[in-house]
Amino acid sequence: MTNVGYIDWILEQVKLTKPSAVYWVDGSREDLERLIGIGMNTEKIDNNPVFVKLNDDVFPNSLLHRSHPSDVARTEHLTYVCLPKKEDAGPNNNWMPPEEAKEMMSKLFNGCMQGRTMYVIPYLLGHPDSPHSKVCVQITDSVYVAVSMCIMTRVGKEARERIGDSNNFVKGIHSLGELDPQRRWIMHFPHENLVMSFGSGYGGNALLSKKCFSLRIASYLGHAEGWLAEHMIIIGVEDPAGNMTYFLGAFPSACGKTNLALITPPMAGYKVHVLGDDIAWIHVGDDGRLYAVNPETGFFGVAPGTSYKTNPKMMDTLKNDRFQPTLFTNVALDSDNNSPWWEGLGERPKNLVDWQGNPYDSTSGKTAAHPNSRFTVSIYNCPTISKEFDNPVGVPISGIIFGIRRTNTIPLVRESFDWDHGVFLSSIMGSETTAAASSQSGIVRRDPMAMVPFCGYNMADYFRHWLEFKTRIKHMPKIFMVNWFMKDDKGNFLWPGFGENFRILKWMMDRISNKVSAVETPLGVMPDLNDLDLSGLNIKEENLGRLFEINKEEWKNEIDDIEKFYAQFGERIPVELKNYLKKLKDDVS
Ligand code: OXD
Ligand code: MN
Repeated sequence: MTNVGYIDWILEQVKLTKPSAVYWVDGSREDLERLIGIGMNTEKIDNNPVFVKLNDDVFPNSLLHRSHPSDVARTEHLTYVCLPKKEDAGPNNNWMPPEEAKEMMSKLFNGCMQGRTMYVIPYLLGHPDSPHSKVCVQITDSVYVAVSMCIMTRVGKEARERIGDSNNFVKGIHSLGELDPQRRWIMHFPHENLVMSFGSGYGGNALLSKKCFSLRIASYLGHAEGWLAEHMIIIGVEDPAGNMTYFLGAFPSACGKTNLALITPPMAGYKVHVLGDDIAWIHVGDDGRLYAVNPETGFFGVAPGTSYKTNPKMMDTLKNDRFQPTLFTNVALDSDNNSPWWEGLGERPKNLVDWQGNPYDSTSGKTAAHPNSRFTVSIYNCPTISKEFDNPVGVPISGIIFGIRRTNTIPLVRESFDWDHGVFLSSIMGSETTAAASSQSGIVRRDPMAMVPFCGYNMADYFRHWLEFKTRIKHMPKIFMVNWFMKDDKGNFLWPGFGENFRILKWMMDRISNKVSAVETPLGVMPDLNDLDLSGLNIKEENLGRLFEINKEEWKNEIDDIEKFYAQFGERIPVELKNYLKKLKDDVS
């Protein structure tokens, strides 16, 4: 890649990939309609149209997209961070020398768009008036990606004007290739602001704005420039008196992040306003507080399990067509009324077509919608969008929540003793895996800050960055750890979850405003049970005990596993964290 301006850079890509046409995406409403028309009538995947129009009476202005059956999730084993030195990518990343990776990718991209259209998408991550936003360009040969990018980011004029004819933009090169799982690579070059992604059309692999730029490249930039790019929701909780408390929340993929971001409080007088469901960019403001913005403008959420019961605000969002169309990817289809369906939405329709387009056989033991089927929808369609969403400064953060999915070991909620202890507790997070990445589900994997798949550099340096960040913050947010997913011996959830999680947020707010004291334990500060509002929940005393239990045997295994995780980083792990681990080992044994 030479140091040339915008147009010359595009021409270089045209020369390399040899498309039959170039389409300059401007992100306007008319443009989106044109792109959707191309997806309905011209472009194909396996001879099927890219988009099929769905019933406007059920989900207005929505489209069904079916991906290639092998291309339904992020492919972490083929995702690489190609920094010049392997140690700088760390044991948390796959690594290849950058020159070798580029050579391999250039061979794959050579002529790969023959007979296809190249879409050129200039876009902004962050608000046009913010000094912290980043200007980017993605090229792609997928109209599904082009439409998705228009929903998920600020595409068009403002980005194009910011670039001018400079070379100063984050570059993304994407092609579907042959959608061959053996020739599928997502290669990051953080030191060059470059991503090359080949062989997948799946959101997390192909919308380069998302995990690739907003997290992997941005976390690397944040380390160099003194800010944080995190896998976090941003919400504002308004109490009955109108006071607002802003929280960040990090959870591994498919652990209820989107449900928490759109939670409907069961307590009278409270409201939750959403700013983001996946990614937060965090800076220290001039006043010494942490400020967070969501660089994206849409939700790319997991469909199964979403319903009026579990997430009514998301259902309202999906039914609202005021801003942009909604895409449904790999959901099932109710063929009687041409509307999307997924497990958990409600009663199963009689005539159902599965996510691959075949009549659904309910005796097959398989789900009709893919477990990682998704919706892509504008955040502006959400009835609870915060009025601060378009504030370029972001919102001031008072609490940071780290959550995981564990059936045992990890209590329902606790607070760290202080910032450093919070960094320690989040550095030892381990969560049961889900369908969002194409590995096996249900296995405990260490996932500090829910960032292991997304940290664009060595995680030991990332922990150090978090520890050092503190020195610039004057108003420390509190740090909380949660686990909504504990089960009893029969496999029933001990905590009702969903909307009831708000009761835990309420306790956090009481801690932030110093209304309640709490109990010190080796794992952090836990609630005095009298301070939790559990009215109407009918949780048995014994189960309540389990939700806050520290089981020595389980913790022995946990610490063994954490020690192995830390050991991979050798001496690079901050000594503060090692000391906390030593102390925890003594305290729980
Ligand atoms: C996502 C993910 O798509 O975390 O947000 O996998
Ligand atoms: Mn995510």
